[in-house]
Parts: sequence; structure tokens; C-alpha cells
Amino acid sequence: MELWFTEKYPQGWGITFKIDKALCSVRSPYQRIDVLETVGHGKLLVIDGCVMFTEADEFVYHEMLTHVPLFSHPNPQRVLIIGGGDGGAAREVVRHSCVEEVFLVDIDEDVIKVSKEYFPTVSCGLEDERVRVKAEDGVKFLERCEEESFDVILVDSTDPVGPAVGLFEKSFFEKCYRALSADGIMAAQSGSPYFQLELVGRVHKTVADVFPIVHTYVAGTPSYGGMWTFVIGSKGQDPSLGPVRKDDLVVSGLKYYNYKLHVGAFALPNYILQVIGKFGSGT
Ligand code: AG3
Repeated sequence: MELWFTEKYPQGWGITFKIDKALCSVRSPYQRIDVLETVGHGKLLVIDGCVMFTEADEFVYHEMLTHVPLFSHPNPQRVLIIGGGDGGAAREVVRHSCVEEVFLVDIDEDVIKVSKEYFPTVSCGLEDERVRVKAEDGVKFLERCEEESFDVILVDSTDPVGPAVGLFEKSFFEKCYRALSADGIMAAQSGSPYFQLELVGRVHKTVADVFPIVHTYVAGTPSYGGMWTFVIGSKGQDPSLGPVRKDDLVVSGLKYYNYKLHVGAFALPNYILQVIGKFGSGT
């Protein structure tokens, strides 16, 4: 018997993996979490039927969510990750020696537990002594924190269904803005330009209502069916102009991000420029 897992996207699309065996299935108070051993892509983390990552290509998403904003900031010392309980984003953030303190706030403690048990090469970021992990609602955490508490905020959420809905709302981005320092930067995953084009446009415009400098950028993520988008909002530096720091981190083991790619990731196809309202503006 052959086992296959398919994440079903709208319009009759799907992303399918051949599965060796199912390793774990947890129903947390918030969502269903599954770990599957694939035949060709290592272990796969699935939340509510959506692919979170495979071991084979998680580096693309995690490096691009983190290093684009972190290298756009002159001196990121305090970083907040909302979601990201698997630890992949934290693993990338702590590569930056200027980072002094990282808060990781994920609503679902079970994601953290499952990742620690099944994905040690991803969850290792949570073990760094600079990282403080909190299992709570990111929106409530932001409401409590003082103004200008963080230099960089990263939103590593699931799709805007279930517990992540609030992480795509204007009021959430306003809270991020308030919690960011004067030259602070926020980056968030903003969906698939093939399967969720309306979402890509909506999130960009929502962030543009809050931050003075806003861009959408892309990366090639096979396990999400092709390209993926991220939105970045900045109070000071324009991240699309390229990295403002260059240190030896990039040559010391990153698998996707490099300085040229940082700039190149902001070059968008016309159909994406159209939905974010930048087509024809020369950007
Ligand atoms: N964050 C989820 C990206 C969204 C995937 N969506 C989908 N497959 N429909 C991934 C978490 C990794 N830390």
C-alpha cells in the first residue's frame, strides 16, 4: 500500500508527498499537528492540513523571513518572533551576533513540544540562551509590551484561518509598529502568489496603511508549491536597497540568503506588482 499526503489548495491544486510513515498526530487546543516521514524530503510538519515545512527545504523560508529584515537593520539587538514555535526562525535569528535578546511567542505550546521531539535541527534555535520562549497569544503579548521594545519583529504564522486570523489584521500591524524602535523593521509571511494572490495584495496594503516603507518580496519554496511572499514594513531604512551590514555570517553556512539575493528578492513579476498596487510605479 502506498501512502500519500496532499495539501489541497483552491482551484483543484495540491501539493503531494509520498509518505513512509506517520510519526505523530496531536490535537492541541488550537489546531491539529501532524508529523509525517516523507520518502524524499525528510520529515514534514503539517498543521490543520497545511504544510508548514519539510526538512529538505525549510531553510529557504526560514532564512528569507529572518535575514532580509535582520540585514536591513543596522544593529538589531532585540527581536520578537510571533508564531514560529518550531524554532526555525529563531535558529536563523541567533546566527546574528549583534542579537542580544529574542522573545518567541507562539500561542500553541504543542507546536513547540512536537518540534523539539521530531525536528531537532529546526528547534535547536530555541535552545540558544538569548531566546525566551512564551506559549501565549502574540496579540496579547504585544498589547502588554512597552513602546519601542524591539528592533525587529518577525511574524511566522500559519495561514489566516483559526488561531492566526488576528495576525493579518491592521490592528495587529499597528501593535507591531508601536512595539518597534525608531528604525524598527517587521517582516511577515504573506501567502502564495499562485494560490492566495488576493491575500498577498491585501496583506501588503494593510501593512502599507501602517508603515511608511513597505515591500513584498519572494522566495522559491518547493513545499509550498513554488514561490512564497513575505511583506516587510520599515520605520527607517528601505530594506529593498540591500543589506546595511555585511558580516561573515553569509559565507559561514547559509543555504539560500546572500547579499545579491536580498536585493533580487524584491524584483517582482507584474501580476504581483498589480495586486500590491505598485505596477508601473518603477519599483
Ligand atoms: N509558516 C507557514 C507558512 C504558510 C504555509 N501555508 C500553507 N502551506 N498553506 C511555516 C512555519 C515555519 N516556521
